[in-house]
Amino acid sequence: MASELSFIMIKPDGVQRGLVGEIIVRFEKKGFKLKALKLVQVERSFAEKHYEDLSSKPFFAGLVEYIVSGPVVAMVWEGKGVVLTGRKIIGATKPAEANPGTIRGDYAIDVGRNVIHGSDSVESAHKEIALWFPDGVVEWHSSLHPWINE
Ligand code: DAT
Ligand code: MG
Repeated sequence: MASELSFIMIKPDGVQRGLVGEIIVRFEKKGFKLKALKLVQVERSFAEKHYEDLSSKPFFAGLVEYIVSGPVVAMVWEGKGVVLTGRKIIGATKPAEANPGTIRGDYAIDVGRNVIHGSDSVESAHKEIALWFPDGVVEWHSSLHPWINE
């Protein structure tokens, strides 16, 4: 069975605040499988493309400014239900509404500094992965697979 993929990005505040390890460990220990990872400073036009669905929102310019303000960590994670479960690990968009124990609930205060992005559907994950990793992801065998998956 082809497993589900999600695009996860640690935003510039997460990188600057030294949260990269804390964030990766949550996905890794859950049992999801890392399929791609890079540290990258993106251009404005690229950030605009990533958030194109939000281009009419009043916060769009500020959002793009934030994403280009420093390097981000772009990742692809694989596993059963990783899109929805990834969103649960991340927590609500507005950190004030994010439960403690989630990444935004534990590490963020403002919606415009909410540390991390995660795909909101399988379809947007495909689009985002194609944008961020046009050469594809890394196919590798994890010996942990049968210890995590039935
Ligand atoms: P999410 O990142 O939880 O998928 P989204 O896709 O609706 O949320 O919005 C993308 C980002 O835009 C979000 O992480 C932070 C910013 N944003 C969303 N709503 C906002 C608002 N009301 N004011 C300011 N920034 C906002
Ligand atoms: Mg979103």
